[in-house]
Amino acid sequence: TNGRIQMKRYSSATHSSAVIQEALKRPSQRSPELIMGIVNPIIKDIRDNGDKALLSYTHKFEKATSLTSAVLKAPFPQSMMQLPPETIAAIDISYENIQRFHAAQKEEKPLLVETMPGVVCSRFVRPIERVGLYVPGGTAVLPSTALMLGVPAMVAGCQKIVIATPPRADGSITPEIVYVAAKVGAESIVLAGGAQAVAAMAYGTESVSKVDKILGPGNQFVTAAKMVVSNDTSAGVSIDMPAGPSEVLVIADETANPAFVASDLLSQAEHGVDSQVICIAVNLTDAQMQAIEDELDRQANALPRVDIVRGAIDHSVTLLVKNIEEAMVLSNQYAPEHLILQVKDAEKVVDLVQNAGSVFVGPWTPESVGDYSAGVNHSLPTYGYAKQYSGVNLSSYVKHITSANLTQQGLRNVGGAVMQLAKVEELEAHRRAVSLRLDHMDKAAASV
Ligand code: HSO
Ligand code: ZN
Repeated sequence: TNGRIQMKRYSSATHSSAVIQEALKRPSQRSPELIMGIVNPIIKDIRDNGDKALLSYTHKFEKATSLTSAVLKAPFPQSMMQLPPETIAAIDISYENIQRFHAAQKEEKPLLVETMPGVVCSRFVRPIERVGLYVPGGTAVLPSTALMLGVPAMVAGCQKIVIATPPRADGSITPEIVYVAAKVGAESIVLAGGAQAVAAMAYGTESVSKVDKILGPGNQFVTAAKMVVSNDTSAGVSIDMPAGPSEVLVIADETANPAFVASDLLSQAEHGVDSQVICIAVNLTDAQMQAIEDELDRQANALPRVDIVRGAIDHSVTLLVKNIEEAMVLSNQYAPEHLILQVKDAEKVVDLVQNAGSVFVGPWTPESVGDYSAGVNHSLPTYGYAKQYSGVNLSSYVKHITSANLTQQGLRNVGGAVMQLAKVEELEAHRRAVSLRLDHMDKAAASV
């Protein structure tokens, strides 16, 4: 597994746009039929057999054979959140910043518009009552994901927050996750992962509370299970967005520090072998390109997760383009989960962003600050879904309800249009609901 760690190099001057489009394709995922074939029976088993099935999957997949209960209810014991003070401080600072940024997204008062004299339309916000937050296990522990999902749920005022996360083989949970769960006021932690955890929260079991919406990233089994349960009308549950492997696109010009660029590419690459990182180089010389590649190789080889990085870099590319406009066209087509702008006047370039999950502006904004502590959310659309989805934010945890409130004069003003359209649609009861009120007003007026 030795050898130089190097992204494939393309140039818009020498490669056709078809070749470049192909190079910017996401690595293909495992076949959906295969995934569904595994996920569907698990979901059915959880529906039919509840806790018993849930525990048996946790024994099997997580190897946590000593576990006798799938759920830990709040208040969580202090003994399960013993942490070094520097970790507590780091979580607390991140919590505050995430809390501040998401609280600012609150719509304090209802929207109110008088569309015609006496016709008042309004819109107000209510929290989704019960949310289920999936915090992945796997090759890294991710208490930051518990923060990114839990803090906005708390800020939105969700009444019940359930966190699901796979336990370790000894049956324990990462103490950082327990600490975060306590901070955001979670009612319980479900010690399970995968499709089984998603199904348990979607349908509820003897010990797992049913929720109204499930949020959070996960592997292909988790994502598939979220899709299945959200399509089952009997579950009555929604999901945040489709999730895929992490990705970053860095745009660098001659002002960029090659070491900074390489470090940002690598922080995404170390997430998983299926991660993809793209570097768009704006009008760089051969020597400047080389400097980034050398840094990438040097830094990668010094990383503990070099083997994962190697896998990700295998399907990652450097692309040389002529100018920033061309870079932005390609970036908007790719619609990256994270977009990093290491270019001059980076702030102005933000105006050209059409599609991206989250943008990191200028040399002093590594992606990792957004992953943990700046305040922005790290649960973002991947796989090109930034074209139509937002990342997790306060509105992911609420519904908007509208209301209309008319005076007599209001009904007089708008009634004609309603009656005419009801006539067109041949819905006579609709028409009469207006006409009989207007008649009523006329009679009342005549009798005075
Ligand atoms: N970059 C990841 C989030 C994360 N990074 C969690 C570190 N921990 C989302 O794409
Ligand atoms: Zn990350």
